[in-house]
Amino acid sequence: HLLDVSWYTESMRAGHPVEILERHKLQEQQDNESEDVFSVPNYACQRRTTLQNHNTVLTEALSILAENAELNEEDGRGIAFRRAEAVLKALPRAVRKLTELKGLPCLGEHSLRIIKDILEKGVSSEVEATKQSERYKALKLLTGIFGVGAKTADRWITMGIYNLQQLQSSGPTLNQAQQAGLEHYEDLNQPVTRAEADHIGEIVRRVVLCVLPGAQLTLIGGFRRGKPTGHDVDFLITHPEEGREVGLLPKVVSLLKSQGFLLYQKTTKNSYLESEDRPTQPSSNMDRFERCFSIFRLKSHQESAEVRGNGSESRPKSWRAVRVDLVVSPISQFAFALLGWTGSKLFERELRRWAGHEKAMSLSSHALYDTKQNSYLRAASEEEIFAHLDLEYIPPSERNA
Ligand code: DCT
Ligand code: MG
Repeated sequence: HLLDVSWYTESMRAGHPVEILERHKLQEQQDNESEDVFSVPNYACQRRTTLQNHNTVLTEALSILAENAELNEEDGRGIAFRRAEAVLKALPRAVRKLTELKGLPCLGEHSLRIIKDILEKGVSSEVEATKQSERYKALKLLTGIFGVGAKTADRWITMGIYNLQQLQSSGPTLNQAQQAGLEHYEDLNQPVTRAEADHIGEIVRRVVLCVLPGAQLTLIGGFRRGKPTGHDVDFLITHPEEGREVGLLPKVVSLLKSQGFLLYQKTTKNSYLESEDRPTQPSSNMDRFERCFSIFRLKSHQESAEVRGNGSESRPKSWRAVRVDLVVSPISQFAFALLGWTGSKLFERELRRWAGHEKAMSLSSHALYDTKQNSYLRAASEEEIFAHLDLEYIPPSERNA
């Protein structure tokens, strides 16, 4: 017997008469006693989410709808689906019945409807229709080009551009990043393996140490969370002596370039200044570091040196293109940068939401600010930041929300 979704969501709405809520609570208690009901905390940063997902069919469906919303720049809807997806990822086993989800946070009416369809019929017609939609397919394909965001993709679709052939023949102006993205389209849409990430790490570490002995390089992003593959490789660079990292990145980049490792790069300067940047509402937590977005030219190992040609024949290729991000942080901000760049994206968003809503603090990849004490809270490790935030420490491998 499946729960009626409208009844469920109605009871969730704020301002509902107290007695009805009480009745629902009582009913809930009785149900809880008679069957297994899941329970997870509200914020993703309070939960341990490993890579072991027992509900991939459901989370993949919600992920498609989240992605579609994001591609259409419907941010609120995107976040709602991402939160619902993350709750299901945190469950200790597969969902069998809708009633098991009764006590869970972040499952809105829409997400519950999708889950209900899949549990009952095996598929959600809305998800299937989205996957088939020409607009979704085109948005996904076009934003798959490095340097192309949802806005650009939308503009191109308005011009009748739905695929790479149409893009090439109708020829809108491409910036350098997009030109490089198009040129290496196939490579950049192949997942990067952990072995490739480690290989790039060795190359970058050698160059960084050559420029600044004593500097430290840390693999961040999805690989630090234990993911076996990623869409790029992210590194954080620092030096134990504050200030020694200044000016490091341009030297690293030019050395990598001179050794033939960079197919494309764009470096941005560090624009964060604590004294000037009052941490009211950082719109993004990652745009202020000295940072290099690059496309790396990685020599293939012998055995993986085969790429598919157009037909059935394969031609050997001795290298592949890989997206690599380098971020530099002064040691005083290192713990914040490490926490902010390890992800997942939703885990980060939830950390900031927790800090703001529950603790009256403002968290960024640079600092933590207490708005009640009007002061910055220092931290030398991720553990200290979790402690400042009154959160149980969650290691990287359990931040896969
Ligand atoms: N990040 C974030 N908010 C964003 C983008 C990124 O908090 N809008 C953080 C979290 C992850 C980290 O930066 C690196 O970003 P990605 O490489 O996009 O994420 P990833 O988890 O490493 O994913 P992938 O494995 O696909 O590279
Ligand atoms: Mg990454």
